[in-house]
Order: sequence, then structure tokens, then C-alpha cells
Amino acid sequence: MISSIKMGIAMYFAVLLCSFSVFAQQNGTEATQKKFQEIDTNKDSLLTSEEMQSYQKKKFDELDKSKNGVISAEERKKDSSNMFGKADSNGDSQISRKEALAQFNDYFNSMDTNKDRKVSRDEFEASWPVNLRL
Ligand SMILES: [Ca+2]
Ligand SMILES: [Ca+2]
Ligand SMILES: [Ca+2]
Repeated sequence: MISSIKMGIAMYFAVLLCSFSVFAQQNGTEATQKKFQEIDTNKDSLLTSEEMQSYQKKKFDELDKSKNGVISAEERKKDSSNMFGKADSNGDSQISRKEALAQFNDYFNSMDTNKDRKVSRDEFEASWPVNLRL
């Protein structure tokens, strides 16, 4: 009797957990698609290196609230894309414009898995947030 109640509770939580993770996944995809559209300024469903780079610049300015040309460790916490995740090459916990630029090719290439110099929707979805693959 007691064990069947326990089983029931366990089942309930298992189902709950499953529905939560499905929900989270759908949400993630939707957010990723929105991001793709935001970056794809000419709306041809492909991201060129230029489009990605101008997005990176925009993102840099957005994060650099103090406008000193450097993203501080504090400012970086606001970056949900993790676009500057591994850009800190000198290890001072801040991202300079130069460091961001130096990292650009790395992360563009890591997203462009078929190496046609364009990031398709599928490629984008597979590798956003970007630093996961770097
Ligand atoms: Ca485009
Ligand atoms: Ca740095
Ligand atoms: Ca590609």
C-alpha cells in the first residue's frame, strides 16, 4: 500500500520533470530563432561573417555600459549569448574591443560547421550560445 503511494509520487514527479524540460527546450528554441532574426539583417536566412560581426559590435556597445571600451566582469554577466565567453585572452577578467575582435573568427568558424562562410538556421541553433563549442 505505502509503496504504491510512493511509486505514485515518484511517477508524478517524473512526469512533472519531463514536462518542465520539454517546456524549457521549446522556450530555448524560440529565443534562439528570435536571436537569429535579429542578427540576419538582410533576412535571407543566412548569417554572413559581416552580419555576425556587426551584431558582435552592437552587443559589445550594449554590454559596455560605462562606455570605456572594455567589458568588465560585472558587465559581462548580462551577456546571455555568452558571445564573449572565451575572449579574455590576457586573463584580466575584462574583454577589450581588441580581444573581442580577435575571438570573432574562432567563434564564427565554430558555428559554420559546413565551412561555406555562412551560418544557416540549423548551424545557428546547434551552436548558440556560442562559447559552448569553443
Ligand atoms: Ca543574412
Ligand atoms: Ca582581457
Ligand atoms: Ca555554413
